[in-house]
Amino acid sequence: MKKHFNKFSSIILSTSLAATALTASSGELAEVMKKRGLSEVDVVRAAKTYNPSGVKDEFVVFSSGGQAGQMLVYGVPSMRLLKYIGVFTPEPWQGYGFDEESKKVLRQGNIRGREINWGDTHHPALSEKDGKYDGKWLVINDKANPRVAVIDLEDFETKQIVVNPVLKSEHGGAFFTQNSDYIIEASQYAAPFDNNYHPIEEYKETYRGGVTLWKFNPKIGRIDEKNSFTLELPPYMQDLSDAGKGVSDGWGFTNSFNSEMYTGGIEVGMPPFEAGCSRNDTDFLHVYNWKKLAELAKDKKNVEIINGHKVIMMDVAVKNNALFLIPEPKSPHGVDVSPDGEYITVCGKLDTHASVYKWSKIKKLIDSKDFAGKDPYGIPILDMKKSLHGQAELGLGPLHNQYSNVDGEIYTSLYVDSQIVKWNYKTLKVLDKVNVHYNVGHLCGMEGKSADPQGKYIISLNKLAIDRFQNVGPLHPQNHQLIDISGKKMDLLVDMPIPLGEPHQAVAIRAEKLHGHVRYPMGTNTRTNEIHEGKTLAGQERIERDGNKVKVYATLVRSHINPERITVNKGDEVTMYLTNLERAQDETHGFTIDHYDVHASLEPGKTASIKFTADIEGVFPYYCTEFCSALHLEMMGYLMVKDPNKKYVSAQKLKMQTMSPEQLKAEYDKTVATNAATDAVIQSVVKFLKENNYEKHEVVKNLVVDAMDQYGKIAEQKKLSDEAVKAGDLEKAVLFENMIWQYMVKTADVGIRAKDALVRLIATKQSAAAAAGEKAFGEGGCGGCHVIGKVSSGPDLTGVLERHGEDGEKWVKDFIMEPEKMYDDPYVKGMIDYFNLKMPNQHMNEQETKNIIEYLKWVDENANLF
Ligand code: RUQ
Ligand code: CUA
Repeated sequence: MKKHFNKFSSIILSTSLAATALTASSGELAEVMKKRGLSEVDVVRAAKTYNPSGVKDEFVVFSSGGQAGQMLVYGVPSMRLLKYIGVFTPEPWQGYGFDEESKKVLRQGNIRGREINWGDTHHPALSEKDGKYDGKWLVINDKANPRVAVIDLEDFETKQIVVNPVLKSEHGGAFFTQNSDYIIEASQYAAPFDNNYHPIEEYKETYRGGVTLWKFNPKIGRIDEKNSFTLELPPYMQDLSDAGKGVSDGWGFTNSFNSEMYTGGIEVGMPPFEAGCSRNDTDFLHVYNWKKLAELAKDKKNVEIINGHKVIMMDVAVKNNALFLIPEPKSPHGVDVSPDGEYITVCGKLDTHASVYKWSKIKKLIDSKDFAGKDPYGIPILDMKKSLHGQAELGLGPLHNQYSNVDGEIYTSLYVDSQIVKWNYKTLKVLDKVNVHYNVGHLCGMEGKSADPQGKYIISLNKLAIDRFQNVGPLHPQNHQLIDISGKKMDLLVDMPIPLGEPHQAVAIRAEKLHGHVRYPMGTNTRTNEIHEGKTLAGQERIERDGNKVKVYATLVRSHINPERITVNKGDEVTMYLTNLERAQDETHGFTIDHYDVHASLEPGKTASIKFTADIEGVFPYYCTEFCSALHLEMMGYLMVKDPNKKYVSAQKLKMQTMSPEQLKAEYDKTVATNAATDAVIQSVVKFLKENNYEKHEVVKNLVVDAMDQYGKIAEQKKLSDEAVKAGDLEKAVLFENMIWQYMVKTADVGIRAKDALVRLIATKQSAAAAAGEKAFGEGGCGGCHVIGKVSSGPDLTGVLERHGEDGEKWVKDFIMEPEKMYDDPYVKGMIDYFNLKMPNQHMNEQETKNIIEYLKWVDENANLF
C-alpha cells in the first residue's frame, strides 16, 4: 500500500514539476520562435523529431549509397547519420580496401579478372524469418556490375561479395525470400549469358534476361554460390522483383519494360530506346515458382552450365509449370507483395494507375491451366483481367509501394507529381496525398515491406534537392524527407540532405532488433570471424625474415605500438600483423605508414594486416590514426627502408670527425660505460641460469649456447678497440665499442629468453585458475603495460597483492574491475602521475579477475625467479 502511495505521489510531483518547467520556458520558447520565424506547427514537428542528447532513435535505416557504392545508416525520427558501410567501394576510415582482410572481400567482386572499385547500389534487404526482419544480415545489389554483397549486422562490416556469373546488368535485387533461404537478383538490360560477342541483330535469339536465386545460409550469413542458379528469361528488360510471402511463399515476381524487344539504333535513324520500349500497351509481370525451380536445379539434366553456373532454361521451367507471364500496364517499375502475400501491387511509370493483382486468382488460373496465350518463347500468359483484383488511379508516375500496420493501407511514390499517396489496396480508394519536395523515387516505411509493418513514418527518398539547401555547386545533394503517417493526414516533418550517391532504396528496422557487438574475441580476423593467423599478444611481438619476405607481428595498446622501429631492405615484401590488445569498447586504434597507401582500423580485439613492397628508400613514420588517448600523438614508430646496394656514410662519424679530443674521449667513456652496464645485466642473467642448473634443461641449454655464441664474439672486438686506443685513434675505438654493444644486445635478448624458459620449467606448478588467469592477463592486453618482474609502462606487479594492506586481494580485484572509481585514491593518483597513464578498464568479468589474482599469487610464489 505504502509503495503504491509513494509511486502515486511521485507521479504527481513529476507532472507538476514538468508543468512548472513548461511555463517557465514558454516565455523563452516564444522568444526563440519569434527570432527564428517558427510557427507552432514547426515547433511541434521539431519536437517530433528532436532527440535530446543521449537519447536514441526508435528505428534504424539502412540506405543504399547509390553510385557511391556504399551504405548509409541513420536513425528515425531524428534523421541523424550514424555510419557509412564500405561495400563495393573502398572506405578508408574503416580500413576497407586498405588492409589485407578487407581487400580480400573487395576483390571477391572482381569481374573477369578486373578490379572494380565502385558500385551502383540500389536495393538493400534485411534477412527475414517468417517474413519478419530478424536483424541479422543485410544484403545489397550493384546494378552496374551485377553483384550482391552481404553485411553482418553484428559489426556492420561487409563479409562477402558474389559476382553474377551470367548477367551483365541487373536491377531487381536484392530481395530475401521469407525465411532467407534465397536472395532474388534479376537482370535489367538483356545481354548474352556467355561472355562472347553476339550481334544486336540476333537480340531475340541470343540476348537474355534472367533471375538468379542465390542460395543463402542464414546461420553463417553467407551466399552459397555452388547451390545457386539462374532462371533464363526472355530479353524483356526485367526490372524490380519481390519475393512472395505467406500465401504466395515459394513464388517470385519480376516485371519488365521491353516486351517489344526493341533494340534502339538512334544513330542509324531508328527511334530511340525510350520510344521503342513503350510502344505496347502492356509489358509482362514474370511469375515463377522458385521453390520448384530450386528442386529442379538439383538434377543435372534440368540445367545448363554457363560460366560454371547452373542455368534453368525457359523451356524446362515451362515444362515444369514454374514460369508464367501476366500483362501489366506499360513500363512498370515497382512490384510489391502485401504483408500477407495475397496482393501484388504493380505501378506503371507511364500509367496513372496502380494495378493490384490477387494471388489466389493467379494461383487458380495456373492450377486450372487457364491461359490466354503464349509469348514467342512459349511461356504461358495469364489473362490480365482475370488476375487483377483491381486498379486505382493514383496520379502521375507511380513508382514504389510500402505498407503500414493498418490493414489494406499502402503508400505509393508519385515521381512526376512529386507526391506520396496513401490509399487502400483492398478498397482501391485514395485516402490522402502529401507533396514532397522533388522527384521522389523509392519510399521507405518502417519495416514497410516485411510481414510485420510498423506504420508511424514514411521516408520519401527524393532525387537531386534543387533549391532546398545551401548551394554547393551544380551537383545537388539528395533529400530524404520524413513523413509522420500516424494521423489521418500525412504530415511532412523534416528534410535530411544526403551527401552522396543517389540512395535508391532504404530499409528500416526497429532498433531493438539490432544487437551489434562492442568488441571482438582477441585476435579476430573480422572479415572471416576466425582467429587470425597473425594474432599477437603482448610479449609475442617480433620481426621475422625469410629471404626478402619480412613479417612483423605487432600490437597496439594505449599508447604505444610495439615494435617502434622496423628496418627493412628496399625491395622487401613487408606484412604487418596488427593486433589491438584493448578490450575497452572506446579504444579503436588506427594504423598507417606514410607513403605506402595502407590503413587499418583496429577495433578492440581485432587483428588486421597490411602488406606492401618497400619499394622506395627512406624513413617513413607510422602512427595510430585514431585520437585514442592523451598520448595518442606519441603512438608512433619508424619504418626505415635502406638500399642494400648502397654505402651509407655514418652521420655519427661525420659528427665525430669534427669533435675535439676531449669530446671524443667523453664519447668513448660513455660508450664503454653503457657496455659495462649492459654486461652487468648479462652477468646477472648468467648467474641466475647457473644457480638454477640451466644445463639440465635441453631447451634452455640450446638458448644459452646461442647467447654465448654471440657473447664469444666480443673479445675479438675488444682487442681491436684496445689497439685503437693504444694507437690514439679514439674514433675507431668508439665504433668497435658500438659493435660490442650490438653483440651484447643480441646476447641479452637470447639470454633473457633462456631465463624466461627456465623460470617456466622450475617454477611451482600453476593451478588451473592461475593458468586461466595468465591467459586472461595476456589476452586482456595487461602485458602491454605491466611486465612481471620489471617496471615498464606501468608498475611491476610482483608483490602487488601485499601492497595494499590486509585486504590486498580485494583492492586489486576492485581496481581491475572498475579502475576509474579509484583514480582519486592517493596511491593510484601517484601512479597515474608517475607513469602518465591511467589503468584502463579492460572489462574483465569477475571470473577472469579472480583467475588473474590466482596468477599473481603464482607470480609471488615464484618471485625469486622473475
Ligand atoms: S528502382 S532505378 Cu529501386 Cu526505382 Cu532502381
Ligand atoms: Cu591509438 Cu591513437
